[in-house]
Amino acid sequence: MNFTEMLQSYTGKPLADCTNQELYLALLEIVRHKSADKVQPVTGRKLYYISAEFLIGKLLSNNLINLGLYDDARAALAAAGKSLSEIEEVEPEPSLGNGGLGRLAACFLDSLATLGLPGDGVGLRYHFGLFRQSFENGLQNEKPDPWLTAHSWAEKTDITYPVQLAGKEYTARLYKLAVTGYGARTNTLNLFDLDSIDESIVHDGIAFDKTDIDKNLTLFLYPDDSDEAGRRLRVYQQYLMVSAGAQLILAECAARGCDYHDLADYAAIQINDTHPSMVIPELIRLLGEKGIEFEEAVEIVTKTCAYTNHTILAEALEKWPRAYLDAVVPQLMPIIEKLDELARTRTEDESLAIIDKDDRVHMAHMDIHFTHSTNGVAALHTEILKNSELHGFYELYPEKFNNKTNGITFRRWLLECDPRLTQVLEKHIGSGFRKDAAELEKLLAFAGNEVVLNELTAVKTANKQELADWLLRTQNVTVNTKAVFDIQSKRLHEYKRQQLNLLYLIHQYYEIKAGHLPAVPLVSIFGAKAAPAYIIAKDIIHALLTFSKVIAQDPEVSPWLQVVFVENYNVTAAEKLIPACDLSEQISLASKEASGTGNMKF
Ligand code: 26W
Repeated sequence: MNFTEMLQSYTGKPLADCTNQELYLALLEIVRHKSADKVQPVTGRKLYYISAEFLIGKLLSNNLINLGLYDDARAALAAAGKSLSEIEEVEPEPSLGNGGLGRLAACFLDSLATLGLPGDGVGLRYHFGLFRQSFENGLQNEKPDPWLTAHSWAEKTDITYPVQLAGKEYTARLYKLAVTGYGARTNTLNLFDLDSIDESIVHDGIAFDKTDIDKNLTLFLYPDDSDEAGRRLRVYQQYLMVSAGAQLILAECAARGCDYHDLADYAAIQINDTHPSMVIPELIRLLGEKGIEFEEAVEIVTKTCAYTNHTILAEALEKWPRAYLDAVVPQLMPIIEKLDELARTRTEDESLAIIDKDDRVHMAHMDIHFTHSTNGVAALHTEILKNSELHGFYELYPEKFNNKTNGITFRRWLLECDPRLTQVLEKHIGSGFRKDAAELEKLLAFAGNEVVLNELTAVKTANKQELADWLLRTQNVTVNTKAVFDIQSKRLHEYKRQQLNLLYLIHQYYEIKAGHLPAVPLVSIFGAKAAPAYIIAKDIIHALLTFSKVIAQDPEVSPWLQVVFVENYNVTAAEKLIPACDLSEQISLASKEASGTGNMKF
């Protein structure tokens, strides 16, 4: 049966008579069934990657590529006068992540499945993500970013776990999202939610009653924490994730014969930044309920868990007032206290304590003391952790520190979003690079080859035109494709220095006004979301938007300089920007950008 016949067996009618919505749903069902066929039994250790965010992007095309069905699907649809890229627009992008930490988690899940390794994700099924960004009157406007429909990739299960929060029992429900690897196996992204969530309580943008936990717990990623209710809500979210996650992990391991004493032989748990840190005391608590003494439970959890640090910025190394934890997770505080006492037997250095003199609980300290591995995300970042930010810990546990440089799942950023470049590569170096990125080194043989360089220039020209068409269609912005496309797309943060880029552009403006014209016109493109409570970041967005208007209205300058701010920067937008980029703007303050992954994609 060819792809057309297979697809028609789902649509129940000729493809030419189907709407894009009907075709999208039929493709989704095909992918679901083909992915399910690749679920494999787990033997030995299974990885569980716990993360507050998974920036997974749209899944249809990535899954079709990983199933080896993309070209057949595109051809079958084209034969019926349909466009796969238009059908891709039907899919809402899942709103489960925000920045590099979340995108790295998604890349790891794709790579684990592609390498045939058993590795699942554990997270929350946010209904509205961080927020949907738009610009109104030169200011960032925040609205919910909905993605859940009757046909969402996250499939509801009848598996639930009880979770005690502030003395009240909640029921965490498991949703499973298939992670389809390239050629190898299908793993799972486990997302927890409450049945009682009420989307209608959101008003005036992204405001909602932060105390009504039943209704709000999984509404947003990183809900505004500028007030106490918002900060407590973070603790509620984190505990629901790690308690339901820990129960799932123990249940899956027990089903494979684990007696809990040997948990480390069945599971490896990666704590992605400090957000999942409470999985440590929660596992100790659950093992205690299974009759395992505290000391042994600590050893088991230390052998099972590892911690990734993504930043040296103090504001990200979470410290919770003990009062919050006493109120939200009273069942954990006695264990955290015992962990603090145990840590104090290993060192007298007060700066390494879990509970400090001001009764604040340092989550990263608990992670380092009671896991067997702490990794940074780039060589320089790990050196900074060892030699300064976490030097005291490095002296205490030198064997725990290691580096795992960030990587990307390049298939999304090459095969999926840049088919023109993929075609040129395949012509010259074969298709081995589709699975093994190292084969891209074969391109070095063509470094001076004019024919190949001209082909690559033609690819870039076509990709720039495609971005120009997309910007016109989605934002009604016209750009000059003869200009240099200079792109800075990443979260808005002072250390990433979008404001420095703005100062450069203002300088260029004055140069042009003084008659010093650039050799080639410049289009400076920004993509960035500012956290709702981060005022100066929102001011930088306002300054850029205002400057963009000033230039556009100045006939002396606009032929030479243009500033474009892409709305709602997300994976979908990144897939349009990256193939069309001439100049990748990577100007974060040295030592502050732990690694960066956009740099690798551009
Ligand atoms: C809301 C509090 C908060 C603060 C920081 C939430 C999340 C964070 C993360 C640390 C931000 C983040 O995504 N960090 C990025 O992680 C990437 C993957 O390791 C690195 O490549 C980036 O350098 C780092 O900024």
